[in-house]
Amino acid sequence: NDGYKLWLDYQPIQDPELKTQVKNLLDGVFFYGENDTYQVIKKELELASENMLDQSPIYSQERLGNSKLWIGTRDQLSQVLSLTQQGEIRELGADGYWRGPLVFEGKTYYAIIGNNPVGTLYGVFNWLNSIQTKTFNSSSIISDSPKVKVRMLNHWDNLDRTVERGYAGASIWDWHRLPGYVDPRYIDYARANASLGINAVSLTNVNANALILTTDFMKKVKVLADLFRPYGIKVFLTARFSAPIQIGGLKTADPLDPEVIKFWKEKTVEMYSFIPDFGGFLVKANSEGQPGPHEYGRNHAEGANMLADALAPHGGLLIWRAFVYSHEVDEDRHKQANLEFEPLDGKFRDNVIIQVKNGAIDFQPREPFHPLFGAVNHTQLGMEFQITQEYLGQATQLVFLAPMWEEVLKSKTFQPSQSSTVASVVETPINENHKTLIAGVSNIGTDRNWTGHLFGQANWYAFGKLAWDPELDSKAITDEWIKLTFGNSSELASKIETMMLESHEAAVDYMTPLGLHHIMGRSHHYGPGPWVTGGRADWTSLYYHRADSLGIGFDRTSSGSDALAQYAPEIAQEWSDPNQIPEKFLLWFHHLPWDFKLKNGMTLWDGIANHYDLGVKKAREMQQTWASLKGEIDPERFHHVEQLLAIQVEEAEWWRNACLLYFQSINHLPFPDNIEKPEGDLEYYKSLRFPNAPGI
Ligand code: BDP
Repeated sequence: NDGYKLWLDYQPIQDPELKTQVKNLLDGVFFYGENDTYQVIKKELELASENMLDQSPIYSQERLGNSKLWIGTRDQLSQVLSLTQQGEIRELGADGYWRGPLVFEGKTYYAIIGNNPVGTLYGVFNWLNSIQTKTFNSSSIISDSPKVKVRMLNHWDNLDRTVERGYAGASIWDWHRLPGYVDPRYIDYARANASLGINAVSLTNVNANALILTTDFMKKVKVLADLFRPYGIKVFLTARFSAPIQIGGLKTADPLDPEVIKFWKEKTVEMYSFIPDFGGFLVKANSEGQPGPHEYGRNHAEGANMLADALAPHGGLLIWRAFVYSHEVDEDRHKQANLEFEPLDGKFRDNVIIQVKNGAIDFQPREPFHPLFGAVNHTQLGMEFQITQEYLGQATQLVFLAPMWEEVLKSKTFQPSQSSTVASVVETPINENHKTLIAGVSNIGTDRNWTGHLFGQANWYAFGKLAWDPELDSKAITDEWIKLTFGNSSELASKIETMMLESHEAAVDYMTPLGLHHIMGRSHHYGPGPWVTGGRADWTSLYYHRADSLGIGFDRTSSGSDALAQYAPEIAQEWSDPNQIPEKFLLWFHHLPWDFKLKNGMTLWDGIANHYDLGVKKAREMQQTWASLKGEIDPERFHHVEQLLAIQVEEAEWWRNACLLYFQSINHLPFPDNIEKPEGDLEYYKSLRFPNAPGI
């Protein structure tokens, strides 16, 4: 087992009762109609049935007669549904599904019904999932619907097949051989995403290449869009703001210039001629050197609206990123997105979504939620998570991200209402014309197991589940993924679950405890680099930790940058007091003396040292837990994870030793007695060079 099949590895059903139930249904499958999505369902049922029962499904030609399992949409089944049932299913909305027993003319059938064919597909995947996790019960009714409209993967894939911050091989998009050659992997990719309810994908890097918008590339993209359509997945592309210059022969990309407006209108028309349901554009502008409207004295709304207007007649969306900051502005990077976007609140077209990273800096191991959530109320905000583990161990570490995402989504914003959370802000459309969005930066590549680290699959899985329902509990997601991936043994599940659920806190402890952030190696972001200084200040570590002989931390209270004032007063007030702020964010907002007293009575310095040490111990515990599973997991996957956990332990020690020795070189304080003393000396850690670290 090399992990290729992901969570769709339909194992033979062992339980005789379950097997009889499932076989009974698959012996009489009736489809209420025909469409491409039902072809996809058929293929999935065939694959599942072959694996689970060692037989093909038997299709029934008649609705009544021998049929047992009914599959279709609410409309298609309207004659067999009561008005109340129809109403209940309709209420679930687009992409929602219902499955359960249906009595018609005295006979009970089992039905899987969507409001649209893709909803039906989601219902089928959910049914298959319940069989794999042994939770299927043919007499109970299950219904569900997504809380977020656009559930999207963002690939940071370049046209030469390198992947920015990708740690799982090359890009799966084989542009060179498209459109002629269609890699079968595209289908497995679509199946995996559809099984999670992911319904959109942006194929290309946000640091965009205008070539993707040329006719030749559109032909390639069309092949993917056609393949993904039956799976309910829409294709988006990143648009380089300066494309009118690069591929349009214009001298300007000024969003108010009539020629530029014409260029984008025509490009968009052409795009829709190839892909009638094209999703839209995703744009990174005026950020980290990317071109944008500022070059022409225009603001983000003027830039975004011009593109949105080109897309609007076709129903397309314009997703504009809020990840903007400049080192030329003398302002805490934490504050810059709010400073740019708050004054523009309400100035964006209805088909614009502002995509905001979960935190204000940059996908750090832990960040407080981005203050834009809650601060703007007339602009649709979408969430951007990073599934690829740029700052969280890349491809060598097991760090399960669901608890971190859950922490962000459940954070109270206190705006627009007292009960608002980040999740409620993201789930709520400004009005009926707006679409809601959760995006995740993909961790997928050409590695056989798709994600480099086997446990990276859990992050893809958890992302999909949370995009569907941001209120979900990460523990429930974990349990499900473990069962789908390793089977139903409860002892094994509880051990793996502990590893997964503790892994994020462990990584925060050995990388950036107590609110420290952005202290990783320069540029490749691999490993520790608390000493990184020189060059652009907001890309250095010293800018963020501000350690000196007296103390450490970034003062973002009113005596410092006052970024705290960008949050609701309830938060700003509580967090501005170092004794009240949750300690996990302490040094994010406060610069404190080394002998500041923590809640457990330790000094800040001893607390920092203890967190680093605890992180290492946790990493070792994960390694031991995994070792105890030897023989219970197939040797291939066991050995894969075993090797990576050994690297993770070394990397955890490296982080702890490097950071503690560095901070000690500044404060000259002794290490607390109870921790394991760092080996080596600071010069050794500083001298390490990583020419082959995963690139940017
Ligand atoms: C940073 C990455 C950089 C991305 C940027 C972004 O280091 O490679 O281009 O985010 O989100 O975290 O645009």
